[in-house]
Amino acid sequence: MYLRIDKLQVELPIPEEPDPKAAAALQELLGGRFGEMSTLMNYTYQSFNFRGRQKIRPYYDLIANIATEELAHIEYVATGINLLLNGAAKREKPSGTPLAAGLDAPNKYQFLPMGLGSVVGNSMGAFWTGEYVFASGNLVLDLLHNFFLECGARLLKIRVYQMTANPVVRAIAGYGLVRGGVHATAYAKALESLTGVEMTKLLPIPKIDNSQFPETIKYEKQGLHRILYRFSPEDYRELSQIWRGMAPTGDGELIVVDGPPEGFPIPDLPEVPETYAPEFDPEELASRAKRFSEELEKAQRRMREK
Ligand code: MN3
Repeated sequence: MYLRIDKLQVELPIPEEPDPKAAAALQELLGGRFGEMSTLMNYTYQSFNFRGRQKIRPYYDLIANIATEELAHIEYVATGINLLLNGAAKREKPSGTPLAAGLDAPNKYQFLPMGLGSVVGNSMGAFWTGEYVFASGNLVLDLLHNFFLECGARLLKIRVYQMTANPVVRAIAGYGLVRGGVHATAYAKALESLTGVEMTKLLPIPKIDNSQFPETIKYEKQGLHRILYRFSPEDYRELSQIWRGMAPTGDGELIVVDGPPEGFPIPDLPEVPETYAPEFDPEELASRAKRFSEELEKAQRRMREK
């Protein structure tokens, strides 16, 4: 089962201008083969299908727990895309062209069916697919795949970062590099403990330090590259048998933090009358709410009188 918290894992800057080109590029980190939908669904299905979990509980706990953090990652990347599309509709009469910006946008799907929203797809508009999920049931093979997936994700975060200086994209890529680095290290350490092969020596792939990207620095100063959050009130405790010891970066111990990070308020984007979203009549809503509370009061009075 899942517990949901109405917060965003990372604080995102509120852009002054829409940037549909950056919004299209950012889609790669959401719905591309190496995007957050892929990390989420790979680890989720590997955990669902995991056999013999009682005997190798730490590996099950690790995969299931990282899967849960990936839910928070699809949320912040989708939110970033929505922020970049905010304000892309012009204030114009319905018979005009309030959505003209979409005609030149690289991803028209964000404008048309999604009404200025994120798409479950990549930077070219191709939809994310379950074919990206590798869950063989063989633990070493699945962990190798996850290690590869996190390294591929790192490469793409860097390339998207280098495509645009938009601060929303860079905040997401920067935070993602730090948290993705934790997950790559976690799978490397899991493989080390199973096989003795020193996987962490391969990191980082590509061979460029996070510190080259200024947006990562504040997170590493907070030690976020050494923390594995346990995304559950009570469960997945045995992951600490894998996530321990000195960090491969050599600047401290690996730490398990019980519970998710505190999080930040999710930006509440304004309604867009030009796309009829969400379309409500404030007066009608207020009068319905008034009627509802009157009926509730009446019902409560009847209960008291009984
Ligand atoms: Mn992720």
